[in-house]
Amino acid sequence: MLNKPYTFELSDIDATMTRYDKHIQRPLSAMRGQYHDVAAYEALLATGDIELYQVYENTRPAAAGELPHGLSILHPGRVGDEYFMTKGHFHRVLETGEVYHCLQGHGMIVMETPEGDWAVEELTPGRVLYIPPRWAHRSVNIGDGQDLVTFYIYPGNAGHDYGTIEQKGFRKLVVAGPDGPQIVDNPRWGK
Ligand code: PAN
Ligand code: ZN
Repeated sequence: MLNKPYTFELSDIDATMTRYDKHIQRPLSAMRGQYHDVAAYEALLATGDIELYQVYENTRPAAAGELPHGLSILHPGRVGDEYFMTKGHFHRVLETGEVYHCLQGHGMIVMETPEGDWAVEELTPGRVLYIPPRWAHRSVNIGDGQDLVTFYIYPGNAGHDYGTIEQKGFRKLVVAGPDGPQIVDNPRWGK
């Protein structure tokens, strides 16, 4: 791993990063149990295991002073009335935050703490979101036919706890309502 300063290009036009050493593609099958409309999920999966999002990362050692960073590209679409979204996670070391910078598209970031606080922030190109320590986070693409592209930076010692969200979900969902995106209670939260 390079331990000298480096630069790279981040394109907000075609959502590319000219330097990365990790590439993740998450398909619909990785989201089993997360969408509230199970029938809609199974029906969509039956038509094919489509890609929901990709992540390009410059990985760094798992040390507190390091800052892994990368690009998250979440495609548009819905499962029933629920928009395509990332798995979402707590950081394994809860006392670590993260910065998201939106480059493209239209999104909502759904967040909550173990103590029961929740928040939803909207992202449009140019907007930056600061996620403080303790807040689990999930990206939701509410854009019309456009990828949601965000650049992120988080501490190297953070780690990822996916299990808590896989089991409980987030307290709030973002669904398509008659007048656009709506934040609603997750009927399956904690179940
Ligand atoms: C982001 C996320 C990325 C994909 O880099 O990892 O958007 O979401 P999931 O990891 O929830 O699948 C981040 O928050 N890193 O800590
Ligand atoms: Zn994170």
